[in-house]
Amino acid sequence: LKKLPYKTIYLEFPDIAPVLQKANVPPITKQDGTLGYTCPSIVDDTTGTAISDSFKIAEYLDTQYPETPKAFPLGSIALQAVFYARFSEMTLSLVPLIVTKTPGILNPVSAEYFHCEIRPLILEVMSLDEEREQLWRKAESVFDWLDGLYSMSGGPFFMGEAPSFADFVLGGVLEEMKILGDWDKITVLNGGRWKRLVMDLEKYASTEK
Ligand SMILES: N[C@@H](CCC(=O)N[C@@H](CS)C(=O)NCC(=O)O)C(=O)O
Repeated sequence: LKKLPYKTIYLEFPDIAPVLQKANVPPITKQDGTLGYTCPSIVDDTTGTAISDSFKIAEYLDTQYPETPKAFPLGSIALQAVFYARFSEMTLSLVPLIVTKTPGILNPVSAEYFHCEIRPLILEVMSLDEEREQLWRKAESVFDWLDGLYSMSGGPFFMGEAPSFADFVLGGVLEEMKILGDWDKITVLNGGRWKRLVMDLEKYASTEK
């Protein structure tokens, strides 16, 4: 979006904490209250600033590079914070659809970490055994809620004509579902809105430059 130059470093799950610690990225407080290291994180070589958490990263880049297109268009940051919080709650029902397929696309070292470290944490808060049919009915109601919001915006994006943080949050989840195989079901929901959104976001999706 901002056309700032950057380089992406991909990390296997067990390398996230040691690599980010070494890069002086401050840890974030996870949902269970413990500190941890997560992707995405950035190190801005121009200022020496290291930041974790997508919302904070977007906030930082908007402030540090005010001449670039805004992740939070003027006056929208509170609205987007509320959207993000509600989105995170609502999309909990998509988690079983995604995480049951996640190990299959990871390299062995990350699949093992996922199995030993992440899956048990997920199992503490939800069952992964629910019937897919049932899970899909819940997923559809999440997309119906999003469709209601997007249909008020007057354009293809959450804020109307220009993409912003909210679209990138949703776009990330849609890309994930595209890779993990339930994409056919999503493309036919809500008049094809989600397929069009992913296409409209495609030009921002590359992590190569
Ligand atoms: N609130 C964070 C969440 C980031 C997050 O949970 N990232 C996951 C990958 S999708 C992660 O790095 N997990 C590492 C771990 O749990 O050890 C954000 O929006 O950036």
